[in-house]
Amino acid sequence: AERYNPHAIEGKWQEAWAKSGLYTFDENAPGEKFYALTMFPYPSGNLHVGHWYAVVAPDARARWMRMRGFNVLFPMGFDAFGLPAENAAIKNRADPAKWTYKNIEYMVGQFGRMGTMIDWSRRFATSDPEYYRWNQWFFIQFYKRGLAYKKGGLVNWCPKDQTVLANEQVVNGHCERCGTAVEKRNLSQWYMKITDYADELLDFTHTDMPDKVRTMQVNWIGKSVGAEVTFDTPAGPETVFTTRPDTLMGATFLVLAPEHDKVAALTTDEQRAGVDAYVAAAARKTDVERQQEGEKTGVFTGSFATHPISGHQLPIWIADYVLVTYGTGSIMAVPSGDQRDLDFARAFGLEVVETVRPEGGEPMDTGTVTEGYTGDGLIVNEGPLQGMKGGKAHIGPVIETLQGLGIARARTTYRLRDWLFARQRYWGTPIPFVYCPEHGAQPVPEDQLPVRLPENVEFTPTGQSPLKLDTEWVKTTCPVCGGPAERDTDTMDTFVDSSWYMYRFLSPDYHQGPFDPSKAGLLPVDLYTGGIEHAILHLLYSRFWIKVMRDMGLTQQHEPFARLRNQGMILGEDGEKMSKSRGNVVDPDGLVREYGADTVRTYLMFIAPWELGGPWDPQGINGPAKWLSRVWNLYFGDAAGPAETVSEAELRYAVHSTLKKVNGDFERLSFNTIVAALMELTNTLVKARRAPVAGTPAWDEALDIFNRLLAPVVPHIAEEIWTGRGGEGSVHTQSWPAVDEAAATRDTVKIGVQVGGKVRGEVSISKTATQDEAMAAARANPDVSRFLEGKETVKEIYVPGRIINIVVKG
Ligand code: ANZ
Repeated sequence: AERYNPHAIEGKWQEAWAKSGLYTFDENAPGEKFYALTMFPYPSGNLHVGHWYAVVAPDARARWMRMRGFNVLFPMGFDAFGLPAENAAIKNRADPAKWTYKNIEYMVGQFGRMGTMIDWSRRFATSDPEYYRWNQWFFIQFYKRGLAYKKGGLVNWCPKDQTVLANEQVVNGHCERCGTAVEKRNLSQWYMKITDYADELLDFTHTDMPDKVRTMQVNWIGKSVGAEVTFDTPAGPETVFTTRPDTLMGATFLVLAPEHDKVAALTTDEQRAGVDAYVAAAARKTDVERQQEGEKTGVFTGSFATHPISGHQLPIWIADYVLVTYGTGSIMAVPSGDQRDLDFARAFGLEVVETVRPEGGEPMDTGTVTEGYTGDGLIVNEGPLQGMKGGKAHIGPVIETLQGLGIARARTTYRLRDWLFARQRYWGTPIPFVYCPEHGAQPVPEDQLPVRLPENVEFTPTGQSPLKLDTEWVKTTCPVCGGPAERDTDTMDTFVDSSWYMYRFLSPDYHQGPFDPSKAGLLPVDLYTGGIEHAILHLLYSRFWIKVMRDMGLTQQHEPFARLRNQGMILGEDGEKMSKSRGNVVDPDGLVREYGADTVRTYLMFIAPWELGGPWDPQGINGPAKWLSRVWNLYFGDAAGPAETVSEAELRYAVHSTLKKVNGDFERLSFNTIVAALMELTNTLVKARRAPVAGTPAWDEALDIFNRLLAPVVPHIAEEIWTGRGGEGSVHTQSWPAVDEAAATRDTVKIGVQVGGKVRGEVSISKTATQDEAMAAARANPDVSRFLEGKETVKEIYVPGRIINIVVKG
């Protein structure tokens, strides 16, 4: 018989599938729709093993859903705009467009060789003018709704990529892409008002996301409930934000962020030199450095604020642990209740005043205390708050009291900032605005969209927008007066592209809008899969975008994704992240050439629990390779297993219990255990192959079910087996087998039989066998009956499910 040769079958089937349109989604086909989506890749080169890991298992799951009767949409596209593609194009001295589209062709071929069920008829790249046209259209709609606006101010600037970055793209003070320390620049920029949706983004009712992702989003949004308290200062009233207004009586000084706009006015002449030096030094630090625990630094401004209740004069300091971007950029410092404030007070000899004392506790020794008290208790200071409950959970009544005195107001703050949306780079969506000397900023009329990205632009980053250099392109007319005007030369943040792309797959060729509303029934994405690295940026932006679309009346969905699951990462053999610079990258093409796609698919599903990932093991692929050879020989060769006795019931148990397990594992996205179960079932089938059971209906059923079980995981060999056994059409359009529950539960148990204290044999009996049935089975066993010959039975003991014990005499 022929040996398993994946190369002889895989290309053949891939071609046949493409030709017959096997994977083309038909919205009118029967079955409940299921929209499965895997995050689309950047076309920055070729698919690496991490892409395969991310795609293969969800592909198997989508195939499983399809065979179960769902009408499955599983599309794929390319996230083609943005810095990685542009940087790569610069490095390769190529035009970003040509370079990108060449890569896309190559990657589509790779996906094909993977044997996925992707419906390529829906493919698009976000750099297609027909796609980004709708980015521009959305931008204008957001602008009309007051959600896109231009504002001057301090922004994050990456000196290497020569562009501004959103807060979300700054990780520990460094550029998320290239790792360069981020600087601050004062620039006028476009923003998206994501903060309007902060509260709604904290509500996960309509989306099932892993706890970890939810927590990251919640922390990023950073909602804090507290109050604003106003103090009089020589530069006018100053309002601070505090989560602990109950500690007001313990406030002994104020601290302003170095960038706070009252700093200059509050600084006295004697203090000016020190303050200026401190402000300059703080500007050179990142937010993270500034908030790190460690020695507190700061300077006194020389001015004092008036405590709104006691009237005491509180010194006003500046210190870089107070951030200008949070709350009001100033704080009331309460050393007795806050550790940072206490450290600061100790460093500069400032006063400590007790406020909240635990009930029944001793007064605080304010001269020596080194740890602030942050718990609950009673407010001890004389005045309107005396005797009230203090502590984080008790601020409500305190705020009411202070509000009555005109000192405070309830206030909630968020860490979330508006989404900085413009980039000074070439390879992105042009912002559809023009500037008229007469009429200011005007949106480009919708019938003039798309504003096309010009070609042949010198795009090497210089810090100014490359589009400025194309003076012909910049020149335009004002839509209001028709006079000369200039185009906006910035491009949009690439995260706009991934914010709504799942809607474009519904109708990628639709020209009347971003998507065809008559296809809305395909929403939401039922299962979205991808890397955890997108927990905040992409997912938060996308959730925001879809909520705005809902408010525009474009969709009824509250969320883009009904369910999200993350895969882990495949690491290099050394356990490090795969990267070209580390030289530990595994090339899937080479593996496919050597072992075939089915083996690589199996290995990537088997290598680790999917959500965890793990290091690549080059030896590990041999197991899946051998397994598929055994599978092949089972159907087409002589799988030379030892001829063991496998009963029909045992065979059916093996098949149906595996089927049941595989269903549960697909549901939970536990892919490695699916492969393990299929391997185990192979062993049983190989054993049964030469046994008498091989001729029975149970055997035929076993081969048929196993063939279908293989289809999602190893689509090529499964198809070859299907046709080899005379099946009509494709195995991938067959129905998924139904579990025979009775067969799937083993109702027999094997139990040992002791004669005279020694185990002499084993019998298979029903779990519910009676004492008489059990004894009859035991005595019928030749291994047991031999030892009973000529002996008198004294006692018979049967412990169901465990043991049969025959006590004998003589
Ligand atoms: C007085 C106080 C007393 C505070 C106390 C805390 C404990 P979260 O929960 O993170 O929102 N704060 C306010 N604005 C700040 C800024 N721009 N930079 C640095 N710190 C700032 O933190 C809110 C608390 O952080 C506020 O409550 C304020 O200190 C400080 F026993 O006010 B608190």
